Amino acid sequence: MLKQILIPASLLILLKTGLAQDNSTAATHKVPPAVMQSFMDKRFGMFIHYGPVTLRGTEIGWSRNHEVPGDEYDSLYKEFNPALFNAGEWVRTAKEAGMKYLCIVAKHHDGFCLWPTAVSSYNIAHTPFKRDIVGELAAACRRQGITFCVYLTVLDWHDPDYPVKSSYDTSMNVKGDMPRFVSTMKRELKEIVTQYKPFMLWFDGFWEKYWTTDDGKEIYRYLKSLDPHLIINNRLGKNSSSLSDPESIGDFLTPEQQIGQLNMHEPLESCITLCSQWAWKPNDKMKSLKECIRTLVTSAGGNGNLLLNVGPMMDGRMEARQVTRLKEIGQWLKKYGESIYATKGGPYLPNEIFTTTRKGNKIYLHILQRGTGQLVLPALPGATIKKAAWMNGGAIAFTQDAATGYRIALPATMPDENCSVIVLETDRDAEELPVVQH
Ligand code: FHN
Repeated sequence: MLKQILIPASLLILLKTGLAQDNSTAATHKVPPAVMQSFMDKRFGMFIHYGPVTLRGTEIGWSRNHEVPGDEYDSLYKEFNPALFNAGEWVRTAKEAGMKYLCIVAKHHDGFCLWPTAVSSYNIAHTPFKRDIVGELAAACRRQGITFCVYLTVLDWHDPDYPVKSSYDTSMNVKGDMPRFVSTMKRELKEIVTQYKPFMLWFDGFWEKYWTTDDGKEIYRYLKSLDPHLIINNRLGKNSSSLSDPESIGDFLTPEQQIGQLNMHEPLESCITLCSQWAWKPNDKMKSLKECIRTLVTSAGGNGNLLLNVGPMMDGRMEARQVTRLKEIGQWLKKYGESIYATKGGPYLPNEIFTTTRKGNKIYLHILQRGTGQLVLPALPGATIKKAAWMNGGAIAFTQDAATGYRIALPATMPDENCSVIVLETDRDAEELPVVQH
């Protein structure tokens, strides 16, 4: 487990920085800006890590040959029978949470395929359950108007063609056959893209030396030949700190288990767990409603999407307490969704006290802490705040002086215990304003 934490952390630092000239693969296969914007306008999605590993409640992939002996792990699928799985219910839970898209982990580093692929027998069709979880989710998403996306690993410890010298692997087949591994992946991707028509593909596992930038470019070009509008994350390449680096491949940045820094130049999506583990774990620590909302508004305040992860249980249901938490987030979004969906981050940099989003001449101020009750906002270069009001509420008095900017006195009891929202009206398009340090 430790090794896992180390790898992502160092990568995440890479993921956070980077603005440069654009000569990456993405440049040559640009997703039409309107398609990319429609993705970023969604702002909130559900990530689902799921597989036979839930029978043990250990982490998907990383517990292979660790907490769970390799051969036992690889045989779990023979018992895997999530009889209570109901794709419509998973999608309804996402919808009631206010999520606009859903990304299912179809194949993780353990190599198990959640769809009845013709490419390898290590898949759902060879379990007692047999039903196509990816296919049923794709159909349920279409029925309920939720955008369907798929996660696929480029690191597969189960596939003998993937050369590995790692404790998570059991084959110790150091030589492997990467060209054959990449062509196998193409066949799997063709099934996924043509059968389930995902809007976005979320790749992962690029950090091992066996996976090269050329492999990534080859897969990226192949996918764009299947669907030029397909949006692909930045984990096919070896450098994921910026999208314009030659080694970078992909259409958006993916900070993990932390909220990405405000970035007005490159699309980003933070992926974060609702609990602590990606796959289901009994009695796993779950984030409070306040922390969930705080994470969502700070992601949007950083001009990024939030992909919040849920790990369903072995019987196919999502834990009731997690469903309740998601519904509660949805209740908040029912009131304040206008301040999240289809907004831009800024103009103020997110901070401990507040974070902001903007749309037209409106700035949405998400108050994370009441603090002293005196909210101070630096002046906005070239713009004036004309009006301030609680979202869905009354007007708020504020003072303004050139030196310190704006002052708003906050009431002892805030309108929303988790995150109250003030709407500021400016005398010009707030989306054009430069980012202001707090
Ligand atoms: O190893 C995976 C991990 O299991 C999980 O899938 C996350 C999700 O983004 N990504 C990798 C760690 O960086």
